[in-house]
Amino acid sequence: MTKLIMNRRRLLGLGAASASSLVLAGCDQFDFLARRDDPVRNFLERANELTYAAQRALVGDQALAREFAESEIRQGQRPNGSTDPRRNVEEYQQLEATGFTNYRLKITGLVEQEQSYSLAELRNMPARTQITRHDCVEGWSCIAKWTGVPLSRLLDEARVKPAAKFVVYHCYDKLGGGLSGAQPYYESCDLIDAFHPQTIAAYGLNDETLPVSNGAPVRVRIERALGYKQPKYVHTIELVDGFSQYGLGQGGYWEDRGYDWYGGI
Ligand SMILES: Nc1nc2c(c(=O)[nH]1)N[C@H]1C(S)=C(S)[C@@H](COP(=O)(O)O)O[C@H]1N2
Ligand SMILES: [Mo]
Repeated sequence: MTKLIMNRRRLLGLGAASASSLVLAGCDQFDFLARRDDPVRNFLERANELTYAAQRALVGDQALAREFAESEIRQGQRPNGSTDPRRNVEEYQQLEATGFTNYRLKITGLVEQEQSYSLAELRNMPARTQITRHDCVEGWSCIAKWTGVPLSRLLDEARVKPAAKFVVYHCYDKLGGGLSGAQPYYESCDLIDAFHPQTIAAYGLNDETLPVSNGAPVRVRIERALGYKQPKYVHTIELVDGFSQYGLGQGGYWEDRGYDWYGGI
């Protein structure tokens, strides 16, 4: 309990002061920030007052997504959404044709030191493997084994600036058509999810190299979120203080088309 009170104080001291009465109003269950629909969390985020430091202080209190046993992997990860950017994105087609040797995962934006990692560099970093369930809003689920680098490690190497509040994931693939033409897929999450221990830059799927259909060479897993919040074909991870300037401003390709930004399970 001491730790919980500490964290509550830290949260309050670190920039959410105007939310203090709400936070202290008889909240017995302290995992309230893990519940995406919680009025306190929503208030904090709407108020846009959860600073980098405050979000970091809360990471330790976060619940893990359920992990499964090998025996529960029943089929391959079903490819959905973009499944082959080679068709309409020349840059991606060329990267894939050369085995992604020229691929770089970039960490940019509100960081002290921008970073750029080759696949080999990512594979040489300490890895995390987890077997989790992917839930698509279209009504199907898949249990799969994901391997990758904890995103927290990459963010710590880049040293996130205090002004950062969200992470935007920029992807190679372009989707849709119509008047505006095909648009690049992008996604975003808060820093609580970005630093969550199960959030990884994944390059492996079910003990194999991540295939093109599931987001090669790198896709991010944010395990407490729905399928559309799992960006594939990621080339840049940008730290921002808001996402109004990206896409149509709602924080993601599908959010721009009406999906909920939290996308929590
Ligand atoms: N870059 C990119 N990421 C994406 C998508 C996409 O079309 N492009 N589709 C999303 C949706 S709706 C789902 S359900 C999952 C599908 O991932 P999978 O193909 O590995 O099953 O990826 C998500 N991430
Ligand atoms: Mo989905």
